[in-house]
Amino acid sequence: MPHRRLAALMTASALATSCAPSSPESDGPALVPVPASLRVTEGSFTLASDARIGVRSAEGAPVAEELARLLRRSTGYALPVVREPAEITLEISGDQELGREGYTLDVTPDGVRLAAGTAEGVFRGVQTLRQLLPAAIESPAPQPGPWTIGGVSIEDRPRFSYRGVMLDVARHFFTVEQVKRYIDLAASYKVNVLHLHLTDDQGWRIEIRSWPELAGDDSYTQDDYREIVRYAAERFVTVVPEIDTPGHTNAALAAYAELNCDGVAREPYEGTEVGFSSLCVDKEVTYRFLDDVVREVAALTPGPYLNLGGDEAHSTDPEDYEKFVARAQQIVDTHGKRLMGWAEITSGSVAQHWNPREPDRARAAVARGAKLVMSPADHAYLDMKYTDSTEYGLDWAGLVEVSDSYGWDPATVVEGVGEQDILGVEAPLWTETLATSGALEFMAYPRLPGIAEIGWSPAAARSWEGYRARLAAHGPRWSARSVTFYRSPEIPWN
Ligand code: TNX
Repeated sequence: MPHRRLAALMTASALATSCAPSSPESDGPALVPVPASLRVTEGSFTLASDARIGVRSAEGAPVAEELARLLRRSTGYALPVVREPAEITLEISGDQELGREGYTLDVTPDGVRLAAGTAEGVFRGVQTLRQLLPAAIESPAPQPGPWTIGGVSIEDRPRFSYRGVMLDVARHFFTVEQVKRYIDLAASYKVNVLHLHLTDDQGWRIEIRSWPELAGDDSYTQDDYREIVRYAAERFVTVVPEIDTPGHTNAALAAYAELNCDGVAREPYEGTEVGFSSLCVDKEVTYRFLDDVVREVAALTPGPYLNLGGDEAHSTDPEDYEKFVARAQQIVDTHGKRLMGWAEITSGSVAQHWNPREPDRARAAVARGAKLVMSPADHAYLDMKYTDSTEYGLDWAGLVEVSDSYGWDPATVVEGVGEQDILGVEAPLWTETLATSGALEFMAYPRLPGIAEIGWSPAAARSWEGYRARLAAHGPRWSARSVTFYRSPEIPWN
C-alpha cells in the first residue's frame, strides 16, 4: 500500500497552528497570488455599460477577446474590442523589463491600464483584473453589478518560471472537457504548466499509432490530445506529457506480451499497489517501443519537456535502472526534447522532488546538473486528505490541511537545495480515489491556489494570516463558477 512510502513521517497537520484570530489585510484587494508590489491609490473605477476594451497590437487581440467574452457573460454589456486606448486598455510594449510574464496594472477613476512586454504577461495581468472585480464577475449569466474596482497600482512578475499542476488521468480517466475545466481554473491562479500523467499500471491514455493496442476505450486520440494542448496554449499553459517508465507500466505489459522479459502478457490491473511492474531492460524491443512512443508524443508536444516518470521502479534492478535511464535520455535527446522525471531519475534536465523522506535524491539530481521542480508530498500533494474524515484521498504523506499545504518554501524545504537550483513548483493530483470533476475540485480547492502563490509570489510578500484572509474572498468566486471546494475551518470564508 502507499503507506509504505512514508510510515514514519510526522503528520504535517500536527504542526499546523490552530486558528488564531485573523488580522485580515483590510487595505488591499484579495489577490491570489499576492503581487510582487501593490499600492492602493485614490478613487475607484466603475465599468459602465458602454465601456470598451482597447488593444493596439494584433498580438494582444486574442487576450482582449477572451477578457471581453468573460466580462460580457456576467455584466451583459457589449464590451466591444477596439484598436485604440479605451476604458480598459491592454498594452504590449515589447519591452522585457518585467520578464516574459510580468505586467503592470493601474486602476484610476479614468480606467484600467494593463501593460506587459508580451501577450503572456497581459494574460497573467487579466487574471489579476478578474480578481479585482466583484466575485459576481465570474458568473456565467448577467448579474446586477455595480462593477467597481478600487484604485490600485500593481507591478508584478513571477518568482519561478515553472508553476505547474499535475493531473493523473491514468488511475481514473478524465475527458477533454474535464481537463479543460481543470486548466481554466488553474490558469486563473497564474499556473503555467499542466503535467499530464498519461500512463500507469492501470491504464494507457494516449493513442500511439505505431503501438495501437496500448490505449483502450478511455483514452485520448491524438486529435483529442492536440485539442488539450491548443486549449492550454491559449491560456499560456504548457503541457508536459508523462509516459511513466520503467515501472508503472503494467498497462503496456498487458497490451504487448513481447515487452515482458518472459514474453507473457500481464493481466490488466485495477488496484492501487505500486512498484510491481517493469519494462524489460535487456530486450531491444523495449527501446524500439520507447523510441516510437517518444517520437509520437514529442510530435504532439510544442513544449520543451518530455517526462518519462522513473518513480518507484521497485521491480527494476538498480543497475538495470541506470542502463534504462541512459538509453531513455538518448531517445529523448534524439527527438529534440528535454528529459524530465521524478527525483529517482536524478539525471535529465529536470527532476521532480516528491518524497519528503528522500531529500538525498533531490540533492543528487542537483549535483548531476538537473534543476528541480518542488512537489513535497506532505505539502504539495493535492491527493492527501485534509483531515482524517476527508471523504477522498490518501494519507501516506500525512494529513494536509490548507495551512500545511501553504506553509513551506521551495528554497528551504530540502537542505542544501536553494533558489538557484529550482525551476519551480508543482501540485500533483493523483487519482486512485478520485473519479469525478467534483472530487478533483474538492481536493484542489482551496489548496491549488496556495501552491500557485508559492510559485509566483516573493517569499517576503507571503504570510499565512494574510493568505487565509485573501483566500476567503475566493469562495464566492468558486461558487459563481460552480466549483466544488472544501470549506476548511482554517479559512474565515466570506
Ligand atoms: C506516489 S509520487 C506516486 C504515485 C501515487 C502517489 C499517491 C510518485 C512519483 N508516485 O504513483 O499515485 O504516490 O499519492
